[in-house]
Amino acid sequence: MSTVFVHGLGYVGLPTAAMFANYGHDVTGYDTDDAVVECLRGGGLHIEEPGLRAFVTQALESGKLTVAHEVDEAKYHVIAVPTPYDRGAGVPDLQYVRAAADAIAPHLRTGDTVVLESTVPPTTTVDVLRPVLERSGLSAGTDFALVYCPETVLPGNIITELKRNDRIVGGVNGVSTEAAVRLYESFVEGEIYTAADATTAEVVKLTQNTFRDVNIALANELALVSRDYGVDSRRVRELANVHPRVDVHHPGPGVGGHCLPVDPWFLGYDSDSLRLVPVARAVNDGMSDHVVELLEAELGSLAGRRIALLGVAYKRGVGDTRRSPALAVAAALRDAVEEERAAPTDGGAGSSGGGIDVRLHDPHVDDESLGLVDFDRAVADADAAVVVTGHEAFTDLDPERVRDAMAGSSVVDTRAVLSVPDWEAAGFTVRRI
Ligand code: SAJ
Repeated sequence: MSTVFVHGLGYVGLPTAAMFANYGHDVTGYDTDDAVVECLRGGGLHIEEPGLRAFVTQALESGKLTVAHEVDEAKYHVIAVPTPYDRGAGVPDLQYVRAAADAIAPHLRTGDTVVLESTVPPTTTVDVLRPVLERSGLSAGTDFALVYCPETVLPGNIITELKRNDRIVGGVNGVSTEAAVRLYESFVEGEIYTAADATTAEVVKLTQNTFRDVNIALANELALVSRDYGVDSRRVRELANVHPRVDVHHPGPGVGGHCLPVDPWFLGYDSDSLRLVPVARAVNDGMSDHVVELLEAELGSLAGRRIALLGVAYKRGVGDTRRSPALAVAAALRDAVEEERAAPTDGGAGSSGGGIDVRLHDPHVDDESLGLVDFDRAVADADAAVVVTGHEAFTDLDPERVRDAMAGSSVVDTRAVLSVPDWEAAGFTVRRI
């Protein structure tokens, strides 16, 4: 078994490092954040993901996985660092990819393989990674293998998908591709497909997430159209999907996470051909305003209202709040009240009514900076509750208990996880997207 060095111990890097270790490789995991290294060394875990604690513990206790503050030599270097996108500036931030390459270059030896797994704009492997690594004096494709092999794991099901999903491998040449295939074969149970080159594999990855984002936009738009015709969008979806070649996705309060809202922009980074994709992004981003409209339809003015937002994670069963629809809904609610106050009233000036009290609650999220409150505080005397994330804890809520705690009787269920008959029987008005 080979030595594998994993750069970046986040949602992808940490399970990947543990996977290689649990399949017999000698693995070193490295993170530039000392707190992450110390946390793991102390037996902690900085990520909420089902099954990950036991999986990482197994790797550490077997001695096959160690966690390091320093980069070192290894037969394989796997890069799984973040690639944020600055939408304002319209540029992908590749500083962590460059830093990983910088750190690897002095330790690169003839015969090594460098694999990039992070999601990146097309041509990053050859235009950004390759020149930095070649500062070692070695040439990609001849002296060392250089490959793009995108991760495809779904947060909430990472360990299973890491093992079972098919993989795409695209190297700068055939020798590179083969080197990476040999590495991933050691644990991947799915097919390993080879792409003609690294750029093809990069475009494939972005295509997968863009496909999903655009399809969710279609589901969201169909939900709005269904409402205009007074028909139940969920039933429309179910019946449309009986067709063997139709698979309408689920509408919701928007698209969050670190992948779907970002990757479509990566796809168009150096292409002038994107037309549909930006529109789909705008449809998905606009869903937070639609949630506000549903609340206004129930409550009229939002000024001075107390609103419980249930669910701050970007999707069910995870604790990740990156680009979460809940944060967009909270901001849209505050904006709506600002607009109300600025709008001229009969007397001429804007209204002086109160602001809005938005209470955020999520049993999966542990982030003090968000000012989360417990469930009882979120719903106490609330005028309305909005289910933004479809966590199981909300599906299991007792509507009578919630009714007794709240002042109002309005619920917006953006994920369609509540039993409408039960909530209506308890006296609630339930609105869905
Ligand atoms: N969502 C909807 N309606 C749907 C499906 C999802 O509104 O029908 C929303 C979710 O609630 C969430 C967002 O979309 O806010 C994204 O969730 P997701 O489960 O679709 O995807 P991610 O971001 O957790 O993971 C995606 C996956 N990509 C695909 O399914 C094509 C995963 O396989 C990738 O590995 C991951 O991105 C990544 O890291 O790129």
